[in-house]
Amino acid sequence: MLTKIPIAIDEVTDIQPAAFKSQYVDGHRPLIIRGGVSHWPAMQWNSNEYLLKIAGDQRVKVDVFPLSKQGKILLESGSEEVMSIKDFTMKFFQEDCYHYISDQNLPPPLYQDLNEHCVSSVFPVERRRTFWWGKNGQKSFLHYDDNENFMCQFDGEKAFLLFDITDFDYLYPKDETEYRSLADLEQHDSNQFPLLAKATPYVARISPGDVLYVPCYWWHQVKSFGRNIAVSYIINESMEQRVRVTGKLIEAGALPVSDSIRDDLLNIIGLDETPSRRNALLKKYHREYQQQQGKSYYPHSIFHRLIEENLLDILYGHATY
Ligand SMILES: O=C(O)CCC(=O)C(=O)O
Repeated sequence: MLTKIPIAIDEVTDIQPAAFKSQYVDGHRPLIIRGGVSHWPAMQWNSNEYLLKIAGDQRVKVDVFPLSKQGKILLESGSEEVMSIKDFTMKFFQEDCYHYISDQNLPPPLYQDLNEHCVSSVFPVERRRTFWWGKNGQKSFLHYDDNENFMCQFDGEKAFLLFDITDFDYLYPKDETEYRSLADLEQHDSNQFPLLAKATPYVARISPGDVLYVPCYWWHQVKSFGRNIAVSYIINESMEQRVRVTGKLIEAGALPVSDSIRDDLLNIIGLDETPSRRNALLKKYHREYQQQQGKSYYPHSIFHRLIEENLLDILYGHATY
């Protein structure tokens, strides 16, 4: 059970790119920009008729989730179907399952309805624009992404429960390669996931025209309300940001390796070698550890990415690749 009362994340109606970068991106903190995209033509996507006219024949992957007898979405039993947006709108009203266009590349005819957001210049390179179209009650797994996310809401509302990376140990990552939790925050057994009580939840609810910045590696579980359409801008996290995240883990005492491994890692880092040579030694150390122990000392792949590639940068202030 979550015992702590969720903290509302900051919100503004207007922010300059420099302030956004220094306080939120560099601060590694989420932010709601109310009305940040309310002037975009995509606000017209609240009409099926409009969307069918410009993109009805576009084919998209749709997640299909069955419902339990109690009407709960069975996330683990989802499957995927490819269909046109027109067919999707017809399935939308089916009562016995949920159809969700989630995290799909935005169909090209819809690009025309996007515009610049007020802090676009902070993220000059976007990796993808992904499309989300679902309905009331839709929800996601609790997970994190290794990218910056700029979620722009055009119809319906989304409620996010978020957790900082420093709570990683309390969030029950599924296994070392998956970025999602075993726990469902809405229906979990507190005996099965006792550490969740220690996590500090943050909450954000966005409405049409709002934008939510979710910094890379922040955990989130999302619930949708009403007919629900959004686009998220997926942006590669910068090297600088990864370094910051690792720094945050060290500061919080949450660098999840044992003291002896940590000392070994710091010893290797302290060697009078070039950064790339030291990085190669870290990798070799990790390989040998795996051979001896039959397992990785990284509890999760995120730490491989953060520690091995970035600890050097934190301590020495330069990139290793
Ligand atoms: O809106 C949703 O259903 C999930 C969004 C999400 O988890 C994400 O953008 O990473």
